[in-house]
Amino acid sequence: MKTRAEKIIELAKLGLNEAIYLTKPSNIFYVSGYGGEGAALIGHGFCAIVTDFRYTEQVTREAPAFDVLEIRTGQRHAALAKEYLSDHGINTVRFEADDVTVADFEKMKSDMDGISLVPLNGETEQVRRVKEPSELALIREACDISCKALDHILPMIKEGISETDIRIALEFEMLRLGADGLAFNTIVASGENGSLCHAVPGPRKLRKGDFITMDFGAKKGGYCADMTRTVALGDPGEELRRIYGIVLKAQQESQDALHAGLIASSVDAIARDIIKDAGYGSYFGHGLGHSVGIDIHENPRLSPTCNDILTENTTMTVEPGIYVPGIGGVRIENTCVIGADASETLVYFTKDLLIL
Ligand SMILES: [Mn+2]
Repeated sequence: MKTRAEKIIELAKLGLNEAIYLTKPSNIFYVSGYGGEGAALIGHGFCAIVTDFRYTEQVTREAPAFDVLEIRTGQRHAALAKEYLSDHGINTVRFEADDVTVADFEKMKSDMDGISLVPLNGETEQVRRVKEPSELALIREACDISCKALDHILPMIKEGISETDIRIALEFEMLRLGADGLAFNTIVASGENGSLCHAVPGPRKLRKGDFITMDFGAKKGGYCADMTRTVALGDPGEELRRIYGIVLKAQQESQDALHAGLIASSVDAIARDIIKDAGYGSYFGHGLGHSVGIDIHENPRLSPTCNDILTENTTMTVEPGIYVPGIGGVRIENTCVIGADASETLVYFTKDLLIL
C-alpha cells in the first residue's frame, strides 16, 4: 500500500529534482503523524520535519520514519530546509501558496535562494478527501464520544441553568469520555438566540418553551466529530414544532440520498427545496454540509455552488437549519460516511424532537 506521502507525490506528478514543502499543520500531521509546529518536506526517497528544539523529541516519537531537522537559534525553517534539499539535489520546491503570507514568501525566496518556488494545487487536501479505514475509525470514535456526552448531560437541561452551564458540561463530558480535545468551540443557543447559527454560549438562562440548539464535537487522535441537536424545554409551541419537523425532513431526506457519484450541489438542493417549499427558504442561508476530518471544515462542501463529484469514504456533515430572528432556530446535524450506494451516519443520537 502506498504511503500518504507517496499518494501526494504521485498526484502532484513530482519530479526527481523536486520536493514538497508543507506548512499547514493539518497537512503536516496527515503525512507524518507529527502534531507540533514546524514544516514537512517530502520527495522521492526522503521525508523530513523541520522544527525547533521544543519539538525534536516529539517528532522522533510521532513521525519515526521522518528525518528531524532542528533549526539553530535564530535560523528560519526554510533556510535549514534548503541545506537539506541541496544535499538531496533538489532545485524546485512546491509550497502551499494558500498558507504562506506575502511577508513569509519574501523571506522564503531569500532563504531558498537558487531554488525555484512553485505553488502546489491542493494535492494534499485532495488526497485527504478519501478517508482511510484508520481515519474513519477515529472519526467514528469522536462521534461516539460526542453522542455519549449529550446523552449524559440531558438530565441537567432544566429551567434556570445557563447556556454556559450546558457548554461546560458537554465539554467536560467529552474530555472525561476520552476526547483529546474539542473539534471546535461548542455552540449552545437557547430561545431567541437560536436564530444565530454560530451563537456563542452566554449567561442566558433556560425558560419553559425554549428550543436549545447544541452544536459540538470531540476530537480523537487528531480527528473531528461534528453534530448538532435541538431539544425543547417544555412545550415549544406550534410554530417551532412545525419548523423542527421541516428541518428533520430536510435532514433525513438529504442524508438518505447521499452517496458516491452525486454532484455535491444536488444533495444540497434536496434539503433546500424541502425548506423552500415549506415557506422558510430565506431562513436557511448556509450550505447543507461540509467534509470533516483533521480539520473541522474540509472540502468538498454540500452547497449550491460546489459541483464536485462525491467520492466513497469521504466524510460529510448533513446539517440543514431554519433560523427565524425573534423566534429562534433549529439545526440537526449528523456526520456521515459516503458509501457507494448510501451513506452511514456516525452520529446515532436520536433526531426525534425531545421535549425535556
Ligand atoms: Mn458542521
